[in-house]
Amino acid sequence: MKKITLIQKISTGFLCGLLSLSVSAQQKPNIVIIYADDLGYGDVSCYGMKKIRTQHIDQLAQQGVRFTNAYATSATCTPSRFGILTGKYPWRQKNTGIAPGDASLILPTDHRTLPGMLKDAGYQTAVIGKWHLGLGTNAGIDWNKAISPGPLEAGFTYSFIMPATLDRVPCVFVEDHHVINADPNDLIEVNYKHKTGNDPTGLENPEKLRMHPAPGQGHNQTIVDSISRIGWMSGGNRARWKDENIAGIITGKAIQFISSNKQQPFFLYFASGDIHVPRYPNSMFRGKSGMGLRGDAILQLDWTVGQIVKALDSLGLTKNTMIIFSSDNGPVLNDGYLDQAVELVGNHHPAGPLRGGKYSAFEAGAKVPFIVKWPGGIKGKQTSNTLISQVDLFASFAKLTGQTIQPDEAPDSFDMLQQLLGRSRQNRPYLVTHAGTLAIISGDWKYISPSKGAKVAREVNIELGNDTGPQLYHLSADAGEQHNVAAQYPDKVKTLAAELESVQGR
Ligand code: NG6
Ligand code: CA
Repeated sequence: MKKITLIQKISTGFLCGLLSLSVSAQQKPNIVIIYADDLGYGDVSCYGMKKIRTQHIDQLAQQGVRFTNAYATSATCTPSRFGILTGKYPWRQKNTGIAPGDASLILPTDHRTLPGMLKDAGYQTAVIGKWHLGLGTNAGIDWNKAISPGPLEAGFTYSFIMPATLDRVPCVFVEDHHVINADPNDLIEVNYKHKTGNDPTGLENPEKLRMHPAPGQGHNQTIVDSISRIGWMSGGNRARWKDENIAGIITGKAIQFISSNKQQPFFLYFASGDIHVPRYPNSMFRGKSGMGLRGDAILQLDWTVGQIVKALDSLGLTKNTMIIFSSDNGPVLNDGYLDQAVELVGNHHPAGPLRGGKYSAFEAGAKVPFIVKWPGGIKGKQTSNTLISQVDLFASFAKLTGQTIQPDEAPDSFDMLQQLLGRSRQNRPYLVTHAGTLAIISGDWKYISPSKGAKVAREVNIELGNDTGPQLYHLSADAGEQHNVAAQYPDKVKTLAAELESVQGR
């Protein structure tokens, strides 16, 4: 009798366990991060862009929480991507600056990343789009063989990537471990030190270009799809992308991933190539913004968002999917190509009211649009001025999915789940941003640590926020950082400098 009861108990418990497992597995929301590239705080209409309407991005804000005080960890691409995917400030680790095209993998493989943690929570995890976090080991990569370690070794269950940034060779897609459309009779070679093969370059054959590199900025090496890039490549002709098709291809892959995982929780880190240089959007968008290719690329980005939203809708997944839309760093006009971004910007302010831009310690470097929509979990149409960083997604998603953060992971991530859901306006106690130098924001104040770096990056015409003395800005009164009040508030400077130092020492 006793035995039967025990067996009954065990089996009922087991069944209940199974049941609750499958129910909760189904209830866990899908998570989609749509990460734009170089999109400024003022570059979409729900953040003040007047000249063109970004209707699909605006729609996310209509139905979700639009943050006005959200930051990437850094003012450039590689470090911000490292931050969002690891929950760790990139400046804690060497080699997290803008990754050269032949950099080795900089994400950890010995402990969990954000996708690795979500994988443990039962998610299928995909990266689709721009990677720019290095691939392979220090021994270099043979692009004609299995490429590893990469996204699959860093927590993703599926990957379809552009390896570096669009302006760097090799201009091919890599799916899981392999270059797509590789041809054993046309081996790919990549070199960042000297020319390889006989392909024309921007320097030698400018007549073959559809867009010219900006003088003094490089981008004049191997020509792929009539645009010269940084770095040299030869071979792989069949595998080379056409810039105007990139958005359509990666959006299609995203929709495929979503629909083949509709029965189970999924995490999609969708990293658009827009609006980074070289900007050459599809003919559907070229000439449509009235602002040249940069504006056209914003329209393409908005279309991408619309396509993903539409796919979720048609699969009945809208209610249980959290979409986060943001950017990896602030805006830049001329970032290496003469694409008329400068001439046609008119009275549009890509950074909105902020000072600086991409590369800058001023606000426009890392303060970015950030929208969270999740009909099943968020009461929509809210604006939140809560101070929050992309580095917080790790701990917040761990909370959301019932994962415990291990001692060796996500050291800088705060659980901001309630804030993400619009249920709390509690600020992060402090937040560190990183460009040439580090800055700390706490409450209304921002302190930029002294730096000997150049004041202006002349090629891109952006103020970098460097100064040999301390800078202190009272952000609530002076969002545009026009008045350095360090001399008036020496105690504040001391406190913030000490706080920054203590964060650095942690
Ligand atoms: C810079 C490139 C710029 C862009 C950037 C990376 C030069 C002169 N400029 O070094 O064109 O590629 O790196 O941008 O090479 S990011 O958004 O991926 O960080
Ligand atoms: Ca970027």
